[in-house]
Amino acid sequence: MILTILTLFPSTIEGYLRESILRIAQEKGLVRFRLVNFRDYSTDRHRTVDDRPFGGGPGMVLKPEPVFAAVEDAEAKDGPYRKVLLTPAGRRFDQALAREFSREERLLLLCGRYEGFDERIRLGLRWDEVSVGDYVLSGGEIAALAVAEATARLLPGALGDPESAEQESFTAGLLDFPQYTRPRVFRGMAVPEVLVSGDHEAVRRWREEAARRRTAERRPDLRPESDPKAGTGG
Ligand code: 9D3
Repeated sequence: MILTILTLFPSTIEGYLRESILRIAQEKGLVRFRLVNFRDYSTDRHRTVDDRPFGGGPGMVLKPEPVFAAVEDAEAKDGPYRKVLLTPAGRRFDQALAREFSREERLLLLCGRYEGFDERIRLGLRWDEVSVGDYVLSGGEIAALAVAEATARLLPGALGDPESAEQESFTAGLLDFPQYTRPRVFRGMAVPEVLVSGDHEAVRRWREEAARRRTAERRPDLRPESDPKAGTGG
């Protein structure tokens, strides 16, 4: 997969891509990240990317020309992209959409800044408009990293153990069961007896039950994929 990120602040993203699962995925050749500063596609003397809104009002709006030029250049070089506009007005990003994105050959993420995008950016290119949740960020960069990481780790081979991807509780539509490591007793809190019993079937049942109880208590909106009455469950 080629994952291109259009941003005015590539350095905010760069460091993170060199760490963790994203670095591993790149080293394995599963994904190539391209960071593009679309200011480089501005043609005026001051390399302008934003301007005042017609009709008045506070703040600045991203101009269409540099964004179109950057997108068109990427597609001329690489071929057509699945294009994602990161915006608080978008569809909520979730595991199901991450899985969908992970099946794309080319994915482009556009990060906004300022008050928003000129509407012709939305209208003139085919976008999936995506938000990462109902809180206000200052731009799309952190959202782009969330989308990039959730997507890249689903590429076949990105996670060392294919079972770990399979068993991930979110994929199953459940929260994690409680985990313990040594010591057996810490500040008076003991590890549940079943986990040290050596009875693997009992451990499996305990974990399943604990995950179900936790999910019902905390996230009743999450439903296992296997439940036909449920949503996608991720
Ligand atoms: C002050 C302007 N806001 C009026 C409600 C709109 C606004 C525009 C741009 C608010 C935030 C932003 C910057 N955020 C993003 O670019 C963004 C975002 C987010 O803020 N929350 C959740 N997901 C996303 S994806 C991109």
